[in-house]
Amino acid sequence: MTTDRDALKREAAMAAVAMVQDGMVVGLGTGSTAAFAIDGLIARVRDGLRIVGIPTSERSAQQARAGGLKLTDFSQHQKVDLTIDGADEIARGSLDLVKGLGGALLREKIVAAASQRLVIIADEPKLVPGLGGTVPVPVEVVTFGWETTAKRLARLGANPVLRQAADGQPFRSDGGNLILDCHFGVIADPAQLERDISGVIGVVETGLFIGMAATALVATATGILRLDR
Ligand code: ABF
Repeated sequence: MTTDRDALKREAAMAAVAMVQDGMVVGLGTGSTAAFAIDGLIARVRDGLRIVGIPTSERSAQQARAGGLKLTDFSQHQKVDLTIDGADEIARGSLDLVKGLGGALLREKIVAAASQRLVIIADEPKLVPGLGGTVPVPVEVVTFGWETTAKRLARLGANPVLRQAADGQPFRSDGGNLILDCHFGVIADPAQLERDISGVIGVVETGLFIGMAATALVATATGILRLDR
């Protein structure tokens, strides 16, 4: 079933797909909004666009491959021209992000960090005045000692919850790690919190993406709102 939110997500995705040019190395995001962008890229490649993609998850790799997109990796290309990815929250002023409810935050951050331009696509409810008010911050942690890692995260003011998969087992990222969803409430200083979380032993990566997004394309009822940093 297609929802109104899906229609908005698709609209944002198509606006980003229009920014892709011949010859680019394109980072392929993860999540339902990014999936619309991958579909859009597949359609443009069928019309003759020549690109290679670097996927941020096994899921996105599968979708891209099934549609005939050529994939590459960092052994072939260390620089990504443009990455199109979704987010869970976008801070209106700074374009800082919460990402990772889709479980792919580590690969998403690695691809984002290698990208000349990170374009975030979303529908309007994800645009917020301050991060942390509507979603927890996902934190990827190694399995060994995760209970003590969770305790140290709690000392930073979080209420960490071990993410479960649909089968009731702990969710595993593509890297085989666990995810602690950390409920902080509205975050006063996301950059400081990102540094603090990164300093906790056992943490692999945080879902706070600070200063990484260059552009956000946010689909609203009245059209695309483009925000540049
Ligand atoms: C990825 O997918 C993530 O970083 C984010 O957690 C999620 C957004 O998913 P959706 O587009 O389905 O809301 O972009």
